[in-house]
Amino acid sequence: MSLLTETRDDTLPPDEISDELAPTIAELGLEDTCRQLVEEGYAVIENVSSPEFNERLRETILRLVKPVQVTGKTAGMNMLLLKDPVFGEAITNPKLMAMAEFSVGRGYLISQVTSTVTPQGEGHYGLHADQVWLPAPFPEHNMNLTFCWVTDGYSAEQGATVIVPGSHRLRRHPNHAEMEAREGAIPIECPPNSIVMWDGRAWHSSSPRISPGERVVCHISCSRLAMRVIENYSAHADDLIERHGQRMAQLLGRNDSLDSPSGFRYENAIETFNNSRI
Ligand SMILES: O=C(O)CCC(=O)C(=O)O
Ligand SMILES: [Fe+2]
Repeated sequence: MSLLTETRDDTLPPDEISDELAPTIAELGLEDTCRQLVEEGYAVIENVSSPEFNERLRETILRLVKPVQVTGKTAGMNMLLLKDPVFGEAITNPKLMAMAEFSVGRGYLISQVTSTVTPQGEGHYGLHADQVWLPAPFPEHNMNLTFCWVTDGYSAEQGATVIVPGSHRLRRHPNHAEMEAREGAIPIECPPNSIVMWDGRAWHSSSPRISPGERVVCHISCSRLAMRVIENYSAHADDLIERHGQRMAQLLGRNDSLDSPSGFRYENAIETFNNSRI
């Protein structure tokens, strides 16, 4: 028997729950959440963990993450799995993992674990789809699922993430005018200790926080494994770049923002997004 005859020769349709995952989805009561994610492009799970865990997560974020401004966006701290075990507990939450497996496949990968602390008056930036470095038209399968663990509640006044329901079906990035207009965007409302999630094609943004105090959110993004590279040269990259120069740096991912041991490299962001589309 060859390798290929042992693998499946089809692909599970994007709206179907696999036979292997179905008992977990049923046990956790997530059928409607899966349906909403497919139909609307976003979904919410309330009471995702214990109130004690939610409070521990919130306090840890407040201890580690300072509100800072980066290009109009309140930037969070990256690489949080290394900063406190509470983040590992958050990303292995059974409901979160089941939704990620449903949406971005059983072999999904953690792409980013970051957090934001957004004070009053901050938090407005343009509409986008999180599959920022994927060319359009987007595939029928979702390639990225983002969760926000909402530790202290989302409402329009609290600076909720806003989303355009159904926009994932357009299968493209918003243009500059659409980014600014934010037409059809509604706040995702939920109590503390909820996770909200959206499809990588869904157009969304944050909204300015009007209420006093801070919005404390952990952002967790999960990628389908599809385009992961086969060979890992990271241990030899310096030598290879010294021998072959800057073209080699680009081929080994040193000139883009991704797969970096220090977290997302903001200084390469514009180049990364543009290089992926042309
Ligand atoms: O902060 C927000 O409300 C949205 C952030 C966002 O765009 C994301 O996590 O992908
Ligand atoms: Fe986003």
